[in-house]
Amino acid sequence: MKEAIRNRALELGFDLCRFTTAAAPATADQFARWLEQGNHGGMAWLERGKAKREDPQLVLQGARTLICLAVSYARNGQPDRADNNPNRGIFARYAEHSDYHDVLASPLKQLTVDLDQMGGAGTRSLWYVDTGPILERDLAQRAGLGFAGKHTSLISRQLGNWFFIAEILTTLEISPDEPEPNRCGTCTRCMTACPTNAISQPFELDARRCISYLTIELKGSIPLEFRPLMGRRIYGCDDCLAACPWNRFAKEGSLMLAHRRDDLNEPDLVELLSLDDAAFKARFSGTPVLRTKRRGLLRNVCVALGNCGGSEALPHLERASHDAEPLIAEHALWAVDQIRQRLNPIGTGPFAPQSR
Ligand code: B12
Ligand code: SF4
Ligand code: SF4
Repeated sequence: MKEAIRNRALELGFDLCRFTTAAAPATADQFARWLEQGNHGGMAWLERGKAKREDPQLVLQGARTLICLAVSYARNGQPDRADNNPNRGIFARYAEHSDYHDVLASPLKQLTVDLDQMGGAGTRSLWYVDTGPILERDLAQRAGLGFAGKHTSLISRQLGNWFFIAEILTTLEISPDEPEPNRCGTCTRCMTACPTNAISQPFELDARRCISYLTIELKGSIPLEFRPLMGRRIYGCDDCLAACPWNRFAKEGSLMLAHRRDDLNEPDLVELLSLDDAAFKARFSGTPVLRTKRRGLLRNVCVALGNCGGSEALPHLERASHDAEPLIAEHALWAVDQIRQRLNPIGTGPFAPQSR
């Protein structure tokens, strides 16, 4: 049955399929400590699901097996962002696609139905893709899908690190696969590449410093110390992932390939700043970017313009500084001040250092 399930998963487009038990994750203590130290910042939902993340039995009573799936979003021959166009923003690669939670729902549902049929009467199964209280990377490592790198993302020897993790928790008993040992060796490239030193030590991320958190999950004002380090990143960050040498094995996968959103590749920042609520929803419909709502994305756009924009951005930012949304207005004011200081280094705006 195990090979039949694996074959069915590959047939449905998943790139890897591995099996582990539904026992508690080995790094549950580490997860608890991480929360205690406040590394999760404002992601209170991680605390709420803590007990379940520490024990899959609380997610599905009687679960025996976790089926772990990888879905690659690598882009072969993706051009580097070497042109460094200061007028354009950068989305994380995964976000230059339709929302993976939606795209993967259908093949996951199908695999779950097939699995329950193969298991026979009484089989119960639940599927997730970043949507459930599961410590996905720990369990996927135990299933041998890949190993947690020092940047904390899972790396596969077949796929590199550009892949999503999905899983099915089931009451069926299936023999587990071998876990994957860590293969970082002495490499520390991801830690050096991180612009904000968010990888506080190997295998541990301080989300409060991570640009992915600051641009996507943080609801309020971005701390001043991190704004200049964000560059043109307006939704997520890929620097630690891009630095990983295991990506020489990256391969495009079929499931996400069909859902690329090339219109999201390096969008014009001033154009984004002009979006009202309806235009924002229309532009990003079906993409993960909806998560930040207009207020979050335009906040990030202001920071990117503050970091990279020139005088031509000033009238647009000045208009945004009167936006009805205070979060946008505040970041626009900061950006105006940054640009003015660049154009005239003896600036005295509200964000200028006291010593000036
Ligand atoms: C919260 C969250 C975030 C937070 C915090 C990330 C973090 N590193 O903790 C923020 C918003 C910053 C974030 C960012 C990103 N995320 Co995220 N995120 C999650 C989420 C919902 C929970 C992660 C979590 O529990 N963190 C708490 C820490 C303590 O747990 P952990 O990171 O899983 O770490 C475990 C292992 O590393 C292991 N471990 C720790 N040390 C060691 C040491 C050794 C030797 C070993 C062997 C193991 C080991 O133990 C840890 C605790 O159990 C998961 C989905 C899920 N349900 O798991 C997605 C998930 C991790 N994210 C994902 C993605 C794609 C991203 C981004 C790449 C998006 C982007 N481009 O902006 C970045 C990557 C940033 C990074 N370097 O991690 C994918 C990762 C896929 C993969 N291949 O690993 C996931 C799995 C979603 C999915 N289903 O595909 N994310
Ligand atoms: S996603 Fe960016 S900010 Fe976050 S740890 Fe990786 S390189 Fe650092
Ligand atoms: S860049 Fe190096 S240290 Fe970081 S995850 Fe990849 S192999 Fe490990």
